[in-house]
Amino acid sequence: MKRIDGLTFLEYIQQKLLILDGAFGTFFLKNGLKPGACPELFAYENPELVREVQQGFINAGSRAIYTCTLGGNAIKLEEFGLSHDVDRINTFLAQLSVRIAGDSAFVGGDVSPTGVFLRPLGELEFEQAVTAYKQQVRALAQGGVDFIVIETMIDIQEARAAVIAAKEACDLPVVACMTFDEKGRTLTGTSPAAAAIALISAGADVVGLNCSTGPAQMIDAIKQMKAVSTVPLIVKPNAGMPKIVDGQTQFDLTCDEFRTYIKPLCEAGANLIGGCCGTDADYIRAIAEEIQGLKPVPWRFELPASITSVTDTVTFGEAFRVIGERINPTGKPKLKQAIQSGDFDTVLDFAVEQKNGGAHLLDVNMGVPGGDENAAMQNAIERLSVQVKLPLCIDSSNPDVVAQALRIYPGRALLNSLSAKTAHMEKLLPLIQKYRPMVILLPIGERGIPKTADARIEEIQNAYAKLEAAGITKSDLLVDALVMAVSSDADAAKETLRVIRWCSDNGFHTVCGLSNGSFGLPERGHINAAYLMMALYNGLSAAIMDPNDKQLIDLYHAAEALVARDRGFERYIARFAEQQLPEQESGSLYEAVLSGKKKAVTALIDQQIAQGKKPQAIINDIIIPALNEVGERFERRVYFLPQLIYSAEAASHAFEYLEKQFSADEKAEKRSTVVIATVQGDIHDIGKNLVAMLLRNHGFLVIDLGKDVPAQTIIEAAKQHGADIIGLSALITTTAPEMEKVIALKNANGVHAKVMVGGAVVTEEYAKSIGADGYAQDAAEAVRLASRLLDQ
Ligand code: B1M
Repeated sequence: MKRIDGLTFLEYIQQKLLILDGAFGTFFLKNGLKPGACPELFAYENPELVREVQQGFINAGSRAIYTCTLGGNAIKLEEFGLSHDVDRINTFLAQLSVRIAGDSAFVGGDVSPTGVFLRPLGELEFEQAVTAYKQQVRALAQGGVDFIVIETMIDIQEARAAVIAAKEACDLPVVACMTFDEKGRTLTGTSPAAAAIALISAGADVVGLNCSTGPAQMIDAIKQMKAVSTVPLIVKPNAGMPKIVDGQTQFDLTCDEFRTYIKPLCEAGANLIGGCCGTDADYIRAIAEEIQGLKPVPWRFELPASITSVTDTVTFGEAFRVIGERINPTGKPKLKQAIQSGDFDTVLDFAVEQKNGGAHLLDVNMGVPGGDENAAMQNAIERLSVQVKLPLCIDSSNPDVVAQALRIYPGRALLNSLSAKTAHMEKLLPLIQKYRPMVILLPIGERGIPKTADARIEEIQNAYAKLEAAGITKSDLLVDALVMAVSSDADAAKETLRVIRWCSDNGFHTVCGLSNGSFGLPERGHINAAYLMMALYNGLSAAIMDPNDKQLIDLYHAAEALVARDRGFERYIARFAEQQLPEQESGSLYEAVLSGKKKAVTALIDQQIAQGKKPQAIINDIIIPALNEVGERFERRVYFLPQLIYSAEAASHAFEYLEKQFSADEKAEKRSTVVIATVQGDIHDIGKNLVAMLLRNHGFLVIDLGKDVPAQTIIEAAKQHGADIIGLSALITTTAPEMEKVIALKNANGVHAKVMVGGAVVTEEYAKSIGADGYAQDAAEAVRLASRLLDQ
């Protein structure tokens, strides 16, 4: 094992600040790498250039360099037809960097995104990503690297897949970095703290961030990570924010400006520090000079009592938490039937209803007789994580289901539950150690449910001794105080309340299944409410309960303020100030598009049509306004890319269905040919599809080339089909100029078709300025415009 200054990699980062390397992409581009070519192949074919850049970093002070293999996984290399060469390229480039580093620097085997989205955002299965990363990691380890570094990850689930793969494929330390935008979120909406919790739970030995922004924007992210992390932190900022000058990307911080942020970053908690895009050896030298005399800031001993979904983090202890109990098929025939038939829209409805009621997280139990619990749990996790966003509590008695659920859960889950029985512990403990969920601990040992508080406390102490020895801390646990029916045992509540009090006094967080207490009694709501108030007084942290019981939710807000857990009545006042009405009318077509319920839209369209609404009116009055709201939420960062994708799919599905509903008199004879496309670089096609659909329905022969279409392809198609009109759509500021290119190419090729343009960012004025023959604001206007253009 390599040692620098007598220390292994892990020892070094525990004791000293480690200087990393800078960027090599820009260097390669300056030295012959063609834009769009494969950088790994370029490095493979130009080892002398790799040596030049890496030696430069080492001379400047880097004590760790990264292999030139960031896109070296099979899925990414497939873009260049090189997926068969993963082993050869990665092992060769690892060996090369190991030789260059010698005894002067550690070598990190660099791993980055596959370039495709994992389910449910894309098609890639979690295990396909794991397999691809494992292959790359093995090849890098084979080449002799000292640690694996996963970087520039935009999706926490893909980052987890890479961490899990690295841990399973080798025994090297694993460093994991996400990339956050200026507002401090990943593309899929994860915050720095949530990312740190999720990655540490997945097994990362170092976590942090790189790329996207400069050092100034990273200080706060590092502070957020520091507050929750039990491992050293890494930071690799760009040389400032990128800006385009004369078509080239430049970064806005000089080396001297960059150096002023080094000390603040280290004081905020960074232990490994280097540079990303735009940084060269001078920036690394600046880091080496600035960290002189600085020492690593120590990190936490235990993870906070927090769980997290992709976007939302819930911490236990600071405020009472409601765990929605309703996604459990027991006694709910509608839900049972929905799970059996794979109808996850119904599961989604149960979830949204509880979220609106005030749940902070949701218990999910998918066990139905004869059903595939594993598949159902996977589907529920995927859908609920993205569309409801609340963290989940995995509730299953089947260890295989638990194992699979913890593996694919895109954050840190709560596990319901672990008993103190030896056999149960032996089965679940390895999974808990591997995926580090928070765990509900049942004080139920070999002798069954203990009746008295003293006997339960004894079970808690025994179980905790075993868990502590396995590395589980108190803050990883929620102890279930075991609420039993008071109707059959008058002392049951008293004993449970004593357990809660003991746990609070001894540093354990607690939870209970509230509704059990009132079993068998009339007017159960009163018993539940009284029970909860007493439990809260004794320090209860969370309850598995019905969030739709408004009285209960109102009362706990009051009780929390009375026991001074809500100082200044902040949450109490907020609750009654908002009196949140559901965000939108549940069950409507508008809501289905807004919430991305693809399956629900067709029946809801049928309802609208049955009420006499015309297809065109459904599009204009319901679907487009819903999409506009999606866009507004995206802009306000209430929605992130996953929600955008789900809504877009629901809308596209609605349009396809509506197309079949247009009556014969809304359709007409074929008149002329329109070649239509969304321009290159732009993948928004909903508006373009709508325009194409209406043109078809008005008798045009429409050749739809799809989205992200190069100018050349459009012009060739226009020639081939003798187009009368070329229709171009663009929705992003940066892709609209592509329309001008198409028009120039059309003119250069002597194509006589008229050009009509549209899309959210296009205006009449802009259309004129680029020489288009016409602009249409919406699809109906596009049909009128097309007819006008033909008459000209
Ligand atoms: Co994105 N997106 N999106 N997006 N998206 C917008 C456009 C955005 C305004 C959201 C926002 O920030 N508020 C923003 C652009 C900002 C800007 O540049 N000014 C944006 C962004 C930033 C992005 C990404 C960069 C996000 C990211 O990855 N960080 C990314 C871009 C990827 C890329 O293209 N390279 C991205 C991705 C996506 C999804 C893939 C998730 C999805 C598209 C799925 C799909 O189309 N298959 C999506 C969606 C759904 C939207 C919003 C929410 C809705 C767009 C839409 O379908 N509207 C959108 C926000 C918004 O516009 N409110 C947004 C409904 C549609 C019917 O309207 O397309 O305008 P529209 O079409 C109208 C008219 O414009 C006109 O008629 C249509 C019908 O009335 N029209 C024509 C359109 N084309 C015409 C052609 C004509 C004539 C009329 O003649 C030929």
